[in-house]
Amino acid sequence: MGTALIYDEEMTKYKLLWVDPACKIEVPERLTVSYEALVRSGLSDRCVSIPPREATDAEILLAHSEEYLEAVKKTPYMTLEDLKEFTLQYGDVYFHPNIYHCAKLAAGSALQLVDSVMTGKVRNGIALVRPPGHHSMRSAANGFCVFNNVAIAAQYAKQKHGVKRVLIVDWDIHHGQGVQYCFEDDPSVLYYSWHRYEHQKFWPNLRESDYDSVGKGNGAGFNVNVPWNKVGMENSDYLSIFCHVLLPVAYEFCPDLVLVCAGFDSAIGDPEGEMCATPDIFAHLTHLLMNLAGGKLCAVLEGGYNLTSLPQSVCQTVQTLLGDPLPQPAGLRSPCKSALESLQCVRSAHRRYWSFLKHAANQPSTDISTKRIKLANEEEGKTEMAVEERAAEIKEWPEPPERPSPPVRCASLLPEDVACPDGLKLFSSSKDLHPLLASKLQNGADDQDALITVSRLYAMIEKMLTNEIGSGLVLISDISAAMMGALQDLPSDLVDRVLVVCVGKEKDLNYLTTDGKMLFVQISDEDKEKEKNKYFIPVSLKKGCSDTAGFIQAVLGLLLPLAYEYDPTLVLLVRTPGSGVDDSMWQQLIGLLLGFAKGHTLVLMQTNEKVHVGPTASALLGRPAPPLLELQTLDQEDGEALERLRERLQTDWKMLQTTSEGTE
Ligand code: X5A
Ligand code: ZN
Repeated sequence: MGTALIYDEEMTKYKLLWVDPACKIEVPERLTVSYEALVRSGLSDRCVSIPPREATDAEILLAHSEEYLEAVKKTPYMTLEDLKEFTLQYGDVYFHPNIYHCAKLAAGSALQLVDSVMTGKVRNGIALVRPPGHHSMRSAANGFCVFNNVAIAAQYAKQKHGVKRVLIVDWDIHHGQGVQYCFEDDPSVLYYSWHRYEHQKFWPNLRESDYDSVGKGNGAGFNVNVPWNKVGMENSDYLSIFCHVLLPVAYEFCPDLVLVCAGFDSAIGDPEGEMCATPDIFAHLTHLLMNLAGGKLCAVLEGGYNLTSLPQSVCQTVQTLLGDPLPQPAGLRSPCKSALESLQCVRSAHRRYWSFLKHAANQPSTDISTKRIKLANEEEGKTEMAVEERAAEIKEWPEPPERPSPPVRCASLLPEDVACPDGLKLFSSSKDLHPLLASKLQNGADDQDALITVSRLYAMIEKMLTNEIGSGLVLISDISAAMMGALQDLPSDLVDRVLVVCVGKEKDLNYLTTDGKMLFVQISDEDKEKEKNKYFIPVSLKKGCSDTAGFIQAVLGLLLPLAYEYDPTLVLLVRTPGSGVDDSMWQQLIGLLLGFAKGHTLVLMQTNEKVHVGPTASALLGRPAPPLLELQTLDQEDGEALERLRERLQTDWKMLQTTSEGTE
């Protein structure tokens, strides 16, 4: 199950033929530098190369009017003067004698990608195309776009492949208003877009790009707009929106297919976006979507105009689709006030449609849409000036780090009567006790067996930290003893920050330290109200881990943001016996946790949980988790308790903030 790469040089063969400052950034080199970066890094060789094809008239008509198609059909025969004239009726777009051909290939590329993923030829893929698509409307070209590649692909997936629910994630920095218009009243397509907005001062300056456009009629709730009202948004702002808005909605929506309007003008250095998120953020955005729809994800290029950050971002995306370890999301700051205002507004606007957002707070008291009206009435001058100043700043950022795959992707320590699952490698360590434990033996430790287990765990952890192994799966007879043994005075020269995720009850946890060397998050039905502190976070659900709705909300809204902020060097995932967690939920959890600590997750399970070895191994190998079915609505009290917990922890953990009140 590979990753498709769709590209054809033909799509570099049109360009702007006259002077137009609004369009001069949309150049053929956007595509060539992106493709060359994939070739140079060896990534393209690891992909399944699939040729584009031309979309047919019937396919283009899935999202466009006949009049418009007929008009565009004439452009190859127009003179330069005619083309200029034709272009004038649309906004921020240009035509060229070869653009119609390229636009058919761009849309056809998206369709080829959908076919390859839906027929199981590949798991996921990316199409590098020009012209982009998300601004084009039923009867109008717009914003460098001629045909709406992704909108056509979504309709096609429904029609040709019987897909019931399509999620479109538009991480381009512009609002894909064309996609919004196409699916506004359609509940089978959920459109999510974040975009530079600046209270409607930024192109395309539409009232309907604001957070309160939630969809119409049956489609109410299926259009999610996140306006950025300031430039300079960073990784933490993007991740915060994913954790607290997109993922809860996406998991509740439960798509059969994910399409990404993959524009990289949301990356640092882009002249259009003026944002500050680094190219490695796209590895995380991609990864966070890869366990939806059973991993069926099609990314289609939209914008991206900085010829350095664009190819870097494309490579990060492709490398993630291929399953390489994620870069560490280091140095996250807290989300900024403006981002939190937007976050709060979107959550509030959507809470009536999504049970996962039901407990979201109200809009901020100073409603940001009031600012829009106020600003619109102000004279221009000042703001324009500020924008120019910012654009003049030269942005620099380091090259994204290498992401080397360990020689052993997943190692296992299993009792003799458990067969080693395919793809895992049995871990063999020397019989000698780990040097860090030798002293204990001298002190006459009573339980030799436990000591040997811990010794082997330490050896495994060591190999993870030197990247000789990626993840690990360990089955042991007494999980409590092993966990205590491993964590009690876990030497900080072995690992400096461990995220311990405990699924289910665990009796005695007195040995846990609170000095920040470990962060302990537990999900169970126990209420440990009194014991909470910054590094010990018990999450209590009435029905414990068997409550998928509660569990996934705790994972998305608490665990993920905590983990991003903590930035562990190792993740220890402990499954206590009888935790009640269902296999697909468990696999989702593992899949998401693999995004931290460069994929170094060590899973501990008890010997009598053999039946879960298969699903666990599959998830640790990076195979997509099956979708969560039959999500019940979250228990009212649990929901409120989760909100309270998050609120209380916000002072210590900034990534848990979902409101702008009290922040600066
Ligand atoms: C696809 C895309 C941007 C158009 C900007 C026009 N279009 N000012 O990024
Ligand atoms: Zn864009």
